[in-house]
Amino acid sequence: SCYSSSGPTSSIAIEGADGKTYKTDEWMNTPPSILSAVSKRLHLQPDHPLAITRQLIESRFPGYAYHNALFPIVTTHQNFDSLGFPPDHPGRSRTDTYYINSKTVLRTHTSAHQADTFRANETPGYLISADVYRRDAVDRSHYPVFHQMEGAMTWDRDSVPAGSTLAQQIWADVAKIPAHPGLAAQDPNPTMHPDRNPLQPEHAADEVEAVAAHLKRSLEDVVVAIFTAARAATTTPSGDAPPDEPLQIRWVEAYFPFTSPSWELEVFWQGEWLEVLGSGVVRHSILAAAGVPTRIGWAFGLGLERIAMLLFSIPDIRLFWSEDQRFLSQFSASKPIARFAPFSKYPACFKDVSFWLPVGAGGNSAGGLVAGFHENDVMELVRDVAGDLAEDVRLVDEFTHPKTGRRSCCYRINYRSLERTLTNEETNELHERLRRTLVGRLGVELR
Ligand code: FA5
Ligand code: MG
Repeated sequence: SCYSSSGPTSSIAIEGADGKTYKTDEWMNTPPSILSAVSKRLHLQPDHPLAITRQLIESRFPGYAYHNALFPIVTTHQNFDSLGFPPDHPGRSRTDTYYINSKTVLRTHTSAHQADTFRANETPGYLISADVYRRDAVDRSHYPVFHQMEGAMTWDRDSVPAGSTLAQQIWADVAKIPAHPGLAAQDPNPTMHPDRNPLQPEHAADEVEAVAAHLKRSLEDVVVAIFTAARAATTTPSGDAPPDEPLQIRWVEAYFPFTSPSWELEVFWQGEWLEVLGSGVVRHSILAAAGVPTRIGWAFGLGLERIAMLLFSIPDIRLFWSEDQRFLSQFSASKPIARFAPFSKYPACFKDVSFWLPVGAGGNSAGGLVAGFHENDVMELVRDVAGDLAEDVRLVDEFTHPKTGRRSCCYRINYRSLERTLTNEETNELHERLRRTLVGRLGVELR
């Protein structure tokens, strides 16, 4: 087994951790189902759609250093402090992040490795692909384990050739990236804005304009490469060809503690704007702390599942974890990209559960499982009980009793297997177990 623990202040061995053990304490909130994902490394499995997507993106960044095997258990210093997260940032809370102990987490993003990777000073830049972990919603585009690719590129002020400026040197590099003038990229905002998206005091505006142009052109090239491959994808007999809509993307102002100015890139897909990545100009303080204070550059972090879903038309994020040959056999790194042909869609089974929250557990506090109540606790409980048989969990009703002040919630769970039809007995049994577990672990009172 991958997990053994005899209590909150014990130690655990995790499969894939090369025999290393970790001390747990009262911060431990990582269930066995999540720990068992540590050894999976889907982005490295030959012919897995995440691996194919990774390789396609890597091919757009030739010469970069590629890091694909960094271990997911990191310190809170790596994941938060080194990146300038303030002590009270909500991302640190146990409702959002999987802790092993008060100083050790499952990384929530690949940015956890920025400081260490910048210190290695690889040129021209680096890419990191890895599994990341977050307590989050249950639906077709969110999963508690997913994969990110981080990229960064920096320039050194001290090695600008005489007679040239740093900005000129960066613009010369911008000219080397394939441009796609036919791409309709919406980018209505100025590169920086004094209040919303400020220039860092250590930087000059002309340098940041050039860095931003290099970042945006690099990522637009990635998105065009993905869409070109998706368009060319052979349509399988059972799949309908996608309507040949023009690719629409837009740059949106964003905020991250470790970049400024910052942007997100969104792609118009299936009638909605889908966020695919966050990015920005790396904070000088991070480069200075990594021993490279004369460098300036950009970083991005993208969701590999989001990109792979676009590339192959994969409709549900749970599919990436499938070991069903009807899924896995459809992907090959040595053949042209083919659209995913869904095997028949099995019936959904909706079931509601209504309960009163424990008295005094009103808010979305950052507290623990029982003291406070956070929706992510319900999400995780459903994952624990139903695993990948839960497709979607939604709050459908909520009210506060006018006299007692107690809060009541009703959640609707959609049980559906991607691989077979569930029997009534099976869903009834799952739902009954969920109801009991809600009472046992969250102290709610069923209605
Ligand atoms: C970050 O994680 C930043 N570290 C990105 C970054 C890196 C910014 C470097 C600046 C510089 P964010 O939380 O938005 O940002 O996640 C980045 C991407 O991961 C999202 O755009 C989305 O594509 C993907 N993502 C986020 N949450 C999930 C999830 N639960 N399931 C699947 N994909 C997700
Ligand atoms: Mg985001």
